[in-house]
Amino acid sequence: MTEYSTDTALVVVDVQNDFADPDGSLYVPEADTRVIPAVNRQVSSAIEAGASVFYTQDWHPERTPHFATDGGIWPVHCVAGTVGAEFHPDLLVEGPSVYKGANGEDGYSGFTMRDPVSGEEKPTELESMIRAAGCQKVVVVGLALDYCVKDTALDVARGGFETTVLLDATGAVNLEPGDGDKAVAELRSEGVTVG
Ligand code: VGL
Ligand code: ZN
Repeated sequence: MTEYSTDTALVVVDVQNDFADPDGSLYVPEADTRVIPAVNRQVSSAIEAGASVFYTQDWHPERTPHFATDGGIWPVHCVAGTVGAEFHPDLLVEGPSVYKGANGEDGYSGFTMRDPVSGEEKPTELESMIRAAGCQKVVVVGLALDYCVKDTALDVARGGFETTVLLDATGAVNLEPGDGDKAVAELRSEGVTVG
């Protein structure tokens, strides 16, 4: 069990219907049966210990080069304002949420957004929120391990935070078999604790 304290932030990545509901367009296996209950336990422990809890939501326009329909690799998912973009109803929501991709930016991290046309990287407000809360340690959970959880955790670690990803509270899309395992290796090689 992770020990939370007031200098720790829990970041819950993209626990939205399109990823977490079996009928969602990009369902991550076990998201609803295993991942959400584990995430909720982390949220409760964090709140009890006075830690900060933040959420991200993948938040796409109807047309974006992120989607296969416009040259990308993904089925249409998490379109702003749709049910698929809402938090899964079982998720405990106990803090503010940061949207990513709202202007068609590509990239998966909750810390940075990449403009799909110019390739320019811009920060989201998440990093400043975590710093403003006085946190040095960050725990990252949610969906999906091999995309948004991985890229968020890598950016968090590069930002100088002591960074942990909890395997029981995440799951992989595995677009290619083994992507989840590769993500774990990459996280570890960049100094992220994977527990
Ligand atoms: C994600 C694929 C496409 C994620 C977002 O949240 O991990 N994966 N968009
Ligand atoms: Zn997306």
